[in-house]
Amino acid sequence: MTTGNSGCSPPDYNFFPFEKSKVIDALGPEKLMSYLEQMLLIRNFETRAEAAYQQGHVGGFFHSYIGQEAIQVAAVGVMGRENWWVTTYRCHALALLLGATPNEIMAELYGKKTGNAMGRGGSMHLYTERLLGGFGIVGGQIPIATGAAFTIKYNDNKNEVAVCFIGDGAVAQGAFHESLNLAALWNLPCIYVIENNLWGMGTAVNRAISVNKIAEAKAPGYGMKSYTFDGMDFFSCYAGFSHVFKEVLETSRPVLVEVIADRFKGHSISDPGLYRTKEQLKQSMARDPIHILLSAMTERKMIDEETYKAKDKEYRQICMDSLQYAEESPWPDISSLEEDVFKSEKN
Ligand SMILES: Cc1ncc(C[n+]2csc(CCOP(=O)(O)OP(=O)(O)O)c2C)c(N)n1
Repeated sequence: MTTGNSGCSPPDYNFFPFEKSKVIDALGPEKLMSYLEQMLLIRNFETRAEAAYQQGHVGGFFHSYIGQEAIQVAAVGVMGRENWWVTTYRCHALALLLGATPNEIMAELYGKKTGNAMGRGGSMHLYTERLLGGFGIVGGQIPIATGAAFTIKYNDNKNEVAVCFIGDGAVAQGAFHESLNLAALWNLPCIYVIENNLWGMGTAVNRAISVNKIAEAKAPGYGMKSYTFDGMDFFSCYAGFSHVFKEVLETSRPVLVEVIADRFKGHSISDPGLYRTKEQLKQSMARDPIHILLSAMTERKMIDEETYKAKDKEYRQICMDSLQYAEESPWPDISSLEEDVFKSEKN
């Protein structure tokens, strides 16, 4: 099965098999509606935040998750917040899903005192109780996830896993291979998820990584199992993560997952994406993850157009309100700049 992915000629992926109607029946209308709402929250947040960046309110880097929403919505939907999570700099969505509010994230993007990291981290460094960070260093989060999985194992906690999202560009990093080796050697309950959007900045994945079907090719080298999901299709991700989560809890063995996706925006806000044609992008956007979930729900009469528009408007308003919150929030006091660099007695 191929996807509409625009990065390069994708191979025929061996997607994890699942029956869509069974997933729909098992989840039911209420849960599906809540997943649709989560995707709408992420989409609206990214859209408003990007506009704020273009108006000069946000500094530093900014990487949009638009186009990839189904992946992390499904992952958190399946596993719940009570695990340990790390991701890349493309971290707004995961922070929202793990409980950070639109207000605190927007304020962080604005560099304000009320921000998620008190205005010191910006777009790439968001945290929640269970999100150990978005990371600006490509691959920097992989050993952190491995360490979290080690802690889970060390404490003999059989109900939790560590989940590590990485980009395809991180697969060539040493940290990836060292982590997978140790996780496999020590039987650590870690789910490594490569979000393969077929581009590392402007470099097509087949010009950077020596193999196609990355997870299938790399996992056997570490005695690990691998799975591949269609990242544009919420149901593929949900079915796949459900299987993988159960397996890792049962076996305490690490797993390598590859999710084939596409980002609808440039690598970061300053990337006009000239390396792909408008036609390629249009082809990818025809498989918008929100529309795929919405049309499944519409077919089953779980939602009508009016309700969808009302939901979209509701989340747009929440994100508009977060802009105002960020705008009106105070700047951090310059005297606090060096606080929390090192652990102190009081924290
Ligand atoms: C160690 C390191 N090298 C290079 C960079 C510069 N850089 C930032 S993002 C990026 C591309 C990463 O692409 P990928 O892992 O596929 O993730 P995506 O942005 O597609 O989600 C690079 C090379 C970096 N941040 N860290």
